[in-house]
Amino acid sequence: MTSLFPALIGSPAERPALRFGERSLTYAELAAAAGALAGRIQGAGRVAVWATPTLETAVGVVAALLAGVPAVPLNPKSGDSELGHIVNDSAPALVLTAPGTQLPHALGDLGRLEIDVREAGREAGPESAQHSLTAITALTALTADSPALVVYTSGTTGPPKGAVIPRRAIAATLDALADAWQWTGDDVLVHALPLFHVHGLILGILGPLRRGGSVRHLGRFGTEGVTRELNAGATMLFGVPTMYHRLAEALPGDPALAKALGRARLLVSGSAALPVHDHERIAAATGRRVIERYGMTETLMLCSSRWTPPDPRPSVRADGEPRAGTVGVPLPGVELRLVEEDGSAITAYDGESVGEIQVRGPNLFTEYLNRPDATAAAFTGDGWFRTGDMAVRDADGYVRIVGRKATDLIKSGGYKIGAGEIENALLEHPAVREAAVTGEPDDDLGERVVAWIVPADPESPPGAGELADHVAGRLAPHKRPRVVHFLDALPRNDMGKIMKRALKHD
Ligand code: MCA
Ligand code: AMP
Repeated sequence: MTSLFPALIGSPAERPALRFGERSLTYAELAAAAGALAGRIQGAGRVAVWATPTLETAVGVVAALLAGVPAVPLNPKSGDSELGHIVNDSAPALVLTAPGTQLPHALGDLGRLEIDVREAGREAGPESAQHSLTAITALTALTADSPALVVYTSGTTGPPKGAVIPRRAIAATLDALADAWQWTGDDVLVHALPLFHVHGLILGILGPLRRGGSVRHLGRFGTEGVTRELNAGATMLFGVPTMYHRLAEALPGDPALAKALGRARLLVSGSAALPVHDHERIAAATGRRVIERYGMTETLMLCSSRWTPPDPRPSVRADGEPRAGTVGVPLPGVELRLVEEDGSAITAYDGESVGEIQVRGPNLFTEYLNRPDATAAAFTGDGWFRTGDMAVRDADGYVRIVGRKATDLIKSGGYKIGAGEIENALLEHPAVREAAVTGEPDDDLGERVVAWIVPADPESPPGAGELADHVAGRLAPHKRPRVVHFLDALPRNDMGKIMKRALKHD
């Protein structure tokens, strides 16, 4: 397998690679730091990475990829139950952290290795680093199917599953996006996404590094950071719809933001549907159309609009140009079909025949770790992956996502959240007798998590804040219910199954 990051070897010494706040690394420094760390972890079965938005996370993941050791990014805000599950399931040999990181008890006696980015750089120096890198890359017997990352993703029920992402999927998806977006080493990406999911880590960090370009991470999302970086040479912005919603809200009172967004070559949104209203508000204020792309942890990227250089003739629409409400067309190498309930493929490109999106291609994961049952259920007999997303196709091939098969999956702030996982956590609270979780529309988050609770003692129900803290502490803060309703009983059918559709959202 050829290197995932050709630019690590032979780039000009001063070429910038990564910047997080005030701290940055050139390609030579990254090669030195990641090369040295790769040498130390080579042969480990799997490593966890404490995925704070820092240089260390990026160096840790690149090192693992160089060493051919699968990396498991961990959400540093995960609660005990979620962390315990992920660590038990993925059984890493150790966890890579930034120096001085306080780790929670849920990690048990898992050994840790601190990443000292500067020390590695000083020790090795660019030349010897390149030697050690070449040696490591040559020594490691990697194939395209070798696992690169294990990324945990929620399902409708039960704890999150670890999607095993092979090296070929990372290379295929990033190269397909490079084709669609004309993404090159001259691009400078700005983003503020978390680094324990595909969007922020694979697209946002590994993407620029594969192209030989650079990335500036804001640490946390804010309009000032976006304005500052786009004014200082950044060419692309990646975000979830909640971030674009916040930009759209800020634009009327912030001409500097409008100017900065107008300068960007590419504004890209993904992880959930970008509301047409926000798309249009941003286009009107900045002259830039947001490019929507669609993907999944298990499949990496599937569809996108294409970037085309601005055409001075306003009436000319280039093929694949971004269009509000669509996710564009399948990326190169991705086979995509729409399928009816009975399994037959929809052949119409009529903008109205709705089917489930099923996909094949080199961009797909290989399996859910330790879950052959779930892996088998995710594919059809002839090898198509069932996304669970419902869509139509327009006459020109543009895909419009119109919904999801499972109502028990909630997308909030771009995070996928399984209702069952939250219900289980709520049921562990002593003051909760019964619990049901649904999603409801939210202008900012897309959807918000709503809990329907039958208290153990109707005279003294638990506080909504207490339940939110309980879920945040066990699972993760983004999974906490934002709204809590108390009921005497949950609506159930004759079989005793909770009828979620009967739960009214006011
Ligand atoms: C509030 N907070 C709490 C509680 N209440 N913490 C613990 N317990 C509580 N009860 C804290 C939060 O931890 C957070 O702290 C702060 O209050 C505000 O949190 P919140 O309101 O939840 O969110 P936000 O900060 O406003 O976040 C919005 C966001 C975020 C920045 C858009 O949702 C986000 O980063 N989304 C990205 C999701 C993503 O990357 N998805 C990719 C997966 P503090 O401020 O200290 O943090 S999908 C994917 O990868 C596929 C492949 C794809 O297609 O992309
Ligand atoms: P995750 O499992 O967290 O990787 O989330 C993947 C899911 O996010 C997909 O199955 C879709 O439901 C949703 N998604 C991602 N990108 C988009 C998009 N551009 N438009 C609509 N939904 C999206």
